[in-house]
Amino acid sequence: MTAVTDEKLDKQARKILRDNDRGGYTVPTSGLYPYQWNWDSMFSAWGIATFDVRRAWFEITTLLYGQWDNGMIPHIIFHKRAEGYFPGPDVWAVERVPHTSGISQPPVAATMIRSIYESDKKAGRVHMELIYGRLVSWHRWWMKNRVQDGMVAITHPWESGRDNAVDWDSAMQAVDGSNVGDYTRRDTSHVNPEMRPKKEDYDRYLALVQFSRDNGWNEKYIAEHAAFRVADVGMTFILLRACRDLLQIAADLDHDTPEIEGWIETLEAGVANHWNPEGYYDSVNLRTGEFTGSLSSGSFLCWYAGVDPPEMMSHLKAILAEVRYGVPSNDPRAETFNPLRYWRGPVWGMMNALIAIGLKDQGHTLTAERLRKDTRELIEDHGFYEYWSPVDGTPAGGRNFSWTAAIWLTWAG
Ligand code: 9YW
Repeated sequence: MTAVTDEKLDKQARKILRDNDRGGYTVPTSGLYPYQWNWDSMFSAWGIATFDVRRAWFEITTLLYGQWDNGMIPHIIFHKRAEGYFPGPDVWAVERVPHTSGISQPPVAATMIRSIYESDKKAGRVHMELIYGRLVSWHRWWMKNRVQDGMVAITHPWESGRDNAVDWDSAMQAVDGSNVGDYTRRDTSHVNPEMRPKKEDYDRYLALVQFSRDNGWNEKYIAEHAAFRVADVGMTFILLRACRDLLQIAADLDHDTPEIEGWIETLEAGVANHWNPEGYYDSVNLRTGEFTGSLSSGSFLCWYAGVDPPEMMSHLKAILAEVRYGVPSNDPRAETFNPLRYWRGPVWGMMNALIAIGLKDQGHTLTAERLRKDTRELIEDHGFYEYWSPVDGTPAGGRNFSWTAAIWLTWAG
């Protein structure tokens, strides 16, 4: 591709991020996702920092504004009412302002924030000092409430950011979705229902929200009684990486580091518990102790967390040989693979960015470059979609997607 084309795409990417700005926070895409989503917002901040670093710091502040008193940073902040999304604030019924959802999302924040801070060391220091304590208390919330045997537990598939991934299938069987009452989904009016989670998935998603809501979002109670609790391999790797980045920030700001060092040790030890004896990193159903049997894009975040077993590289190579565009969210050789149904096969640009950053850190530069090239081509040929088919690149989901624009500006472009 020529420099002119790159310039045009750079411009488009910046425009998407500006157009998706709702006044201090960036929506993932207009229509389908009209609020501030946690990890989307941090990818957006990373992208925005390439052309307006002050606005990027503001994005971070608006996300932190939704933080609960217990340290949790919710997966959605409902700053102001917007049409077109279900379940909205009334369903979550969280009594605080701004309204929020009651679960969290992958903690990429410290990693993205560190990168923004490194690029804006002088002026950014004051921002960094202001938000540091909030980041620490969020990590402390994870470690206190969610870390079991060194692995990070999720209480809802939405928390993983990989909604209908195969990793949750077996655990979701234990969730009774038959009593959730009538409701109208909105996602299927924006995009093709064939590419979204199914109705039985949604019934169970809602049953889990209702259970936690009706029990006052009490972490201890939920840990003991909820039908669903899975140690998410992607989440463990993301939190481990985020703790490493938080440690660097702490050192730079001259803050104490032993607590963070302890978290890193705990999570490093936990990584071994994600090792499925079949020979790969896997999620674990904490209610049964069984591995979920899923070699997903979450498994390939190992390098991002600084872990580099040769078996994982063999798996990645085998999977990349099966598809035109890597990394698929599900193993293309699995029966459950569906190239267009959300997290059951499609390739996501932001996952590729995280996986490739890890690969590069670990010295696997050629494989990292393959992922970057694949992602570039998908964007160049089709635009800034939410995700694509790894088989033939068919674009799908929301258009003009913020995190796709962000990873173009920071990594793929
Ligand atoms: C939903 C916004 C979010 C992402 C998640 C993705 C999807 C929300 O969209 O979840 O309603 O299904 O799975 O990772 O943050 O882009």
